[in-house]
Amino acid sequence: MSSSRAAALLAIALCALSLGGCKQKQTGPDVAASETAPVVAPAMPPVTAVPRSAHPMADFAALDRDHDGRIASAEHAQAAQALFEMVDMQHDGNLGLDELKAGAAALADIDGVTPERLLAIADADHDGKLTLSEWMAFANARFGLLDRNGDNFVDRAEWDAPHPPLPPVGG
Ligand SMILES: [Ca+2]
Ligand SMILES: [Ca+2]
Ligand SMILES: [Ca+2]
Repeated sequence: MSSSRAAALLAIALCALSLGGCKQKQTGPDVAASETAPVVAPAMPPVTAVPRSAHPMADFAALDRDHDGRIASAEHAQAAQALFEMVDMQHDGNLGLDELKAGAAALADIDGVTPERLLAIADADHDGKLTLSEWMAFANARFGLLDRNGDNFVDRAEWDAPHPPLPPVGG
């Protein structure tokens, strides 16, 4: 009783603040109260695609962060870690298949790998998701194959040569 009375008073007060046109609303305080309900912030968005601009492993230029014309193993590892953190949208330290699929476009920068193939070759403990250490083992093994002469850099010629098949990890 008192709360609906308060709502009616609130409606009248709001009408007083606005410039007329409130006569109908005075007879319907419940409608007025619902109209003044605060807008509820939307819930956390579901897992969606990685932003199109987020491609830390897109190509030679993206990987050669210091622009010295070669990809150091640390540069490759940093980019791989950045990509992991980007795809780990749930921030739980694991990449599940749903996250891998959401990040598929950015992951495909790694020699066109698909989420399913990535799990098949990098999920060493076969639990259906990639930890950071599983991911980095995969990324480092891939770097090792690209660095054909073993000098710890992938130079332009090594990068431009046909990339070897992605390495199996663990197993
Ligand atoms: Ca470099
Ligand atoms: Ca795993
Ligand atoms: Ca090399």
